[in-house]
Amino acid sequence: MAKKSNPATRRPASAAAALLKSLGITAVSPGVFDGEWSGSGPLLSSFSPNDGRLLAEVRTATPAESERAVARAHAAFQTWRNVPAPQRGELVRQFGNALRAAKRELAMLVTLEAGKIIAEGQGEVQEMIDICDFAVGLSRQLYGLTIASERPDHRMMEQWHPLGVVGVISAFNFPVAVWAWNAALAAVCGDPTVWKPSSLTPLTAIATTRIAERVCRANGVDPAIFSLLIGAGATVGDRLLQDRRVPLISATGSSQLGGRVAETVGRRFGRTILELGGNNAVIVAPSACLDLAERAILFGAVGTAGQRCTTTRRLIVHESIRDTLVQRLVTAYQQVNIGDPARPRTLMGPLINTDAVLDMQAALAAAGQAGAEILYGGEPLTGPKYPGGCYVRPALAAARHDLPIVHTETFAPILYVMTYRDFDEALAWQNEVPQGLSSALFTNNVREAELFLSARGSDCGIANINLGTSGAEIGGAFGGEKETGGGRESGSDAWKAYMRRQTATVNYGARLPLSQGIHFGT
Ligand code: UN1
Repeated sequence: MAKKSNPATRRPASAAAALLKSLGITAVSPGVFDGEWSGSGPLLSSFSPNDGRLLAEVRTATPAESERAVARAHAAFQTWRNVPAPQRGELVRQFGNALRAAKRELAMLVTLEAGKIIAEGQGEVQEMIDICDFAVGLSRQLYGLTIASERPDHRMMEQWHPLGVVGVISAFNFPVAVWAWNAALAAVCGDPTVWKPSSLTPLTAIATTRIAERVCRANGVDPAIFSLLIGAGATVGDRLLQDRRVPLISATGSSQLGGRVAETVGRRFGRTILELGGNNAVIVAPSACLDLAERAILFGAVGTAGQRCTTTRRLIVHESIRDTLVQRLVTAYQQVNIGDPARPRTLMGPLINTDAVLDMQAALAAAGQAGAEILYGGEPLTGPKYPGGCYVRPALAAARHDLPIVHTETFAPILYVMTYRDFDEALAWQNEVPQGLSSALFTNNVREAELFLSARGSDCGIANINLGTSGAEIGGAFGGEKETGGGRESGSDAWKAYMRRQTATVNYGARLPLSQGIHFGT
């Protein structure tokens, strides 16, 4: 399993000990929850990317424990599906309130374990609270249609039933929010979740599951509806993908991971929700308000140290304003306070591990070899302010739109800048990459704005005018096209993926008219 740090820095993080304890995490914590806590597989160490120190260790799942967890979640489904949806919503309401009460501590754990700055750690927990609120309302709105029947004395309707156990595979960069998008919706839809979090962020998953467990126990609900399986992909992830008792797998990660998930789950006719790579562009047109564009690009490209799937990775700027905007961005980048994300004034924390630093260096080297020019930053940061080896300066690089590396998602703060002449060209460049998650256009020209949102405009799942590519609200459906995987999570009608649709017809007459006017028999 990937480690975040050199084992030489393996010392208990004493400042963090009280926080961990308040969240129910011990020096060696069980990493399996299926109604009870267990874990007898290999130990997994969680290091903070902020300083390379050990936070705690986790006992991972064995194959037998993985199997038992799915069996227990499946058993919990037999009961949970019969609970009226508004009552399921009441449990989620209480879970949201428990998250409100624990927001500060849980957010700080996100900061310690995932390296997000405090404001973003809190934003992440807020995103969980928001989806809980959304799911509570939804629990009274799992509407089906009534449909006009062509046959006399017939009533036709569409019903939505609970689907079954949902496997949730989440990534390190949103270590709890993306699980909550799935788990809160699944819970009101009548489905238990079995969660396989990233091996880089096991502690936030344990802390969150402990909160969910408490709420379930207080309500006499089988807590196996929020099961947790921490462990290696081969032990936990692959089993979930192959298990027919898990009709839906919701996976967040790279497009490479998603391809494997789609293939394995598809082979057994399971469903998937895939939320994979992004390579999101901001187009800045001549009429744009540069103040807005500059701030949105800074947040989009540097926020979360460039480790969101919605991170702004490409800037497509009109030649008439290119130099002005680049100059503004260089000045803004120079002012970004990089360092310990637990300090309130820090704007950018570390990358998740030293491998991510190497990936960033490799991408910049590839860009340089292909003729890109580094306009700013890109170097790893060392020295006492930057312990642990994961800090970097965010990079701006002038690059051709069609370089292979520009078409690749590197999970790091690299913004490739390209200059366009006419809007159609900008739009073509925006759409030419394999990924299709998020996109943004800054313009005050109504024709450009409407074209961008039209059928021949942005091909992404998210398209914004005069706001950036990242930081979507939970109310909309979240996800994207092409190699982003096509899944939708969170708001709008994303809940439908967690239920099975049934078209039901009732004949309340005394005859048996056939559809399509068919007469059969005498
Ligand atoms: C992700 O990076 O996997 O829109 C999710 C955003 C966040 C979610 C990102 N609300 O940036």
